[in-house]
Amino acid sequence: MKTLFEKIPELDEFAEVCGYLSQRGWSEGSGGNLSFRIKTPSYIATKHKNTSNPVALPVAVPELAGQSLLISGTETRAREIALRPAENIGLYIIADDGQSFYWLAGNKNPTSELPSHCAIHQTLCRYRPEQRAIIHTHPPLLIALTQCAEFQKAEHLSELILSMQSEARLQLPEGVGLLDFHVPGSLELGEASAKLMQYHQIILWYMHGALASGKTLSHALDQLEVVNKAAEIFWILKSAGCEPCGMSRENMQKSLSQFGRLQRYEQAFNYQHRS
Ligand code: 2HA
Ligand code: ZN
Repeated sequence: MKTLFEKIPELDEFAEVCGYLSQRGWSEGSGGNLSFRIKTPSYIATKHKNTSNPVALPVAVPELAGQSLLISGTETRAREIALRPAENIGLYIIADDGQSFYWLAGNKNPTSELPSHCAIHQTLCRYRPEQRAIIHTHPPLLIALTQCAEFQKAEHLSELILSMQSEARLQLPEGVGLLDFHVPGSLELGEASAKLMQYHQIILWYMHGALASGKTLSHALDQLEVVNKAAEIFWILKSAGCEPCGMSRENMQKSLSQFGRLQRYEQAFNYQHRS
């Protein structure tokens, strides 16, 4: 018989997405971590007061007060989350003061990136509240892009890579953000990501991996697949000795205009030009 925790519908999707991340070789070993923000299920809403102690958060996340996160356990492998989600995923509630969290169900040791996920969810609550999912993973074709001298500017990377396939920029008119090197797992990386996620649904971490947001975990994976496909075309052409040229700006603008997304594209990197 399934426990109440195992009946949370998003648990199955979490497991399914982890299976894909593992099969693609994007989340090797215990690489990567995921979270999904949910309304705290009423049957466990009060339980934490009796059963677990508060753990302080190094960042204040008042917008998340009372909400809960399904999040990967520390050192859990994507391929094992896929097989045994209830063992490897934990459910945590953010306390009413927005400065601590409590364990509610499932895995009891959250990824050390929990504070970073909280900071990013806080950005999502403010700017794209319909987006509840975060995936961090290590797709090799995207990590390789961050090491190309020609792609040290996010605007140029987005312009060329997302022009490799005619629908990529339609899916991500704001393009892809880029973060400089930060120590893996550091709060500094989490906070810098939270800031940049205000403007982009996908960001790449220099020498490390990718971060995606979405309405659901499957949607966040869709977004990663779109960028990965575009990068794959880029690397195929490079490997064949062809210089990838991508769509013309005129065709890009025509497509975006047809779908009512031209303004989002044209304003995508304006934040970089503000002081
Ligand atoms: O959780 O990928 O960046 C493992 C990681 C940290
Ligand atoms: Zn990582």
